[in-house]
Amino acid sequence: MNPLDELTLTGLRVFAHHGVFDHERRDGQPFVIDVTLHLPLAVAGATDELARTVHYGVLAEEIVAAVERDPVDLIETVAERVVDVVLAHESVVGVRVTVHKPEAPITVPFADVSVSITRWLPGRLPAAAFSAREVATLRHWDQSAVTRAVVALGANLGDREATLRTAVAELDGEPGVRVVAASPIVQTPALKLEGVDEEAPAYLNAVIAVDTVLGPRALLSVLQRVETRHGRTREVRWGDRTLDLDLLAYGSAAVLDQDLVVPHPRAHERAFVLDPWVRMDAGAVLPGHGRVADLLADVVAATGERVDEFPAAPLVPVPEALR
Ligand code: A4P
Ligand code: MG
Repeated sequence: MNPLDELTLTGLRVFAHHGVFDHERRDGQPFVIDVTLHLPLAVAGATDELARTVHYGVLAEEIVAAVERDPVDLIETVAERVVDVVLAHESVVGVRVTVHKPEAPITVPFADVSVSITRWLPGRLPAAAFSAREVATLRHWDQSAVTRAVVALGANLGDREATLRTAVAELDGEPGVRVVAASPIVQTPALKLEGVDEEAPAYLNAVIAVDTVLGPRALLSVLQRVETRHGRTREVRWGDRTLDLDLLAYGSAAVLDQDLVVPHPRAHERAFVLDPWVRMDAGAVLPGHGRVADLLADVVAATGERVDEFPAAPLVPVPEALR
């Protein structure tokens, strides 16, 4: 999602001395800069106040001053310098910068050479939800752009514990996703459409909390990619599986889509989800349903669903202070 407006300045010409060759440092040459700012402009348009946007005349002078400054070897470095100038304007959420060097020392005839870079500061967007492609360009995570989501893991085929461990590590390694807490692993009898099946291989279940700058759909795609990597196939609904990853909650958001429903529509009635969730976070709340501990007590009273401890090392390293 990129709901922002754009302000573009193209063809800014600057004479400067960047380059790796002595003659470039000595004689200088023209550089041409294009910038596109991503920022909200509706207020400026509605009020007609210059202070509500970025003054392009001032910005152009700032960019020229930054590019003219002390010489560097690479146009990549020049581009990062321009990014810094643009992002110093606080209303700017993202920027694309292109630096052209049309007279670069290239021994064959050529028209132009340039680099283009895109950088975002998502914290400047209220509740930003970025696509995986945009996340790849994030400079750093700003807490205000991060949503805490809760994911349930389940496996009843193969080396169940190894699968859960690898899946957690893989999720933590995904751009835009950070695993911040995990429940202990528990063991639960398989729940099938026709009820509890004591004959089927038992499940290992766990719950993790992740901080993410991905939107809920992008996060679901990540979960499905990790499931597929672990040989997940989908023949039978609620059938045996190597790995199931369900998005239980995404902040306090409600999503009602054909292929994504959040909070997870069955989470509140499943001890294999609620029990590890309470073990991870005793005060947890399932948006729209209430305290997870209360929901668990109701489910256990109604169904007698069994959840057993499973002796295993923690899924994420326990911080030193808590040992
Ligand atoms: N989908 C919609 N909302 C979500 C969400 N919040 N998180 C869609 C994840 N997926 C969501 O899921 C079917 C479709 O649901 C997906 O394509 C996605 O777009 P699936 O994982 O392909 O199929 P499934 O898991 O067989 O179906 P379902 O109904 O989601 O099953 P559940 O609810 O995940 O239950 N018994 C024990 N003891 N432990 C278990 O972990 N798990 C299940 C599966 C059954 N019995 C179990 C356990
Ligand atoms: Mg599922």
